[in-house]
Amino acid sequence: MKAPAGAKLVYLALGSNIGDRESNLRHALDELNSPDLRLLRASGLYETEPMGLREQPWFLNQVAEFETELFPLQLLQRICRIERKLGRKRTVLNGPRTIDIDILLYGKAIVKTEELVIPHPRYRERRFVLEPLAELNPSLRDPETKQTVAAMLQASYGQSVRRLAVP
Ligand code: PH2
Ligand code: MG
Ligand code: MG
Repeated sequence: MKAPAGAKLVYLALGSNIGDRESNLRHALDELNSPDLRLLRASGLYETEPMGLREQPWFLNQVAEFETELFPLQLLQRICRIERKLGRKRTVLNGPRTIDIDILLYGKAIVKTEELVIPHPRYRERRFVLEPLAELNPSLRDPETKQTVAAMLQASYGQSVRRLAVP
């Protein structure tokens, strides 16, 4: 899929493991969806085992596709504002959170600044991201490694990820 001239196709990963996780994800998508950041499609919800810091509740994860005219750092600012509004407190690194919104891919752009790295530096091994991303776009290619999402998913292993039944 190609975005209209001047717009970029972006993929965001959402995660929550505190409170009403499903409602946190829904509110995040509602807040993100706006005239300059348009929600196109969202994956199903995935119940996932915590990676990194293991001693924390399981997550609900989701990936969504947007079209935007925002530049990468503007998008990051928008996301941080929404995370704060939805009650995100940054205490323990990689610890429990009401909502986490990460930029996975921004068109074919490669961004490496102190505040922001795109593609997301850890998404290639994370089944909790690759499963929902593959649901939306398995043939999407990583602009750095040129691998497809389907191939990265096939190479990933270990972590328990289960798609919730659609109600
Ligand atoms: N996010 C992390 C660290 N570990 N594990 C799962 N299953 N889901 C997440 O969203 C997640 C994680 C840091 O952002
Ligand atoms: Mg994250
Ligand atoms: Mg984050």
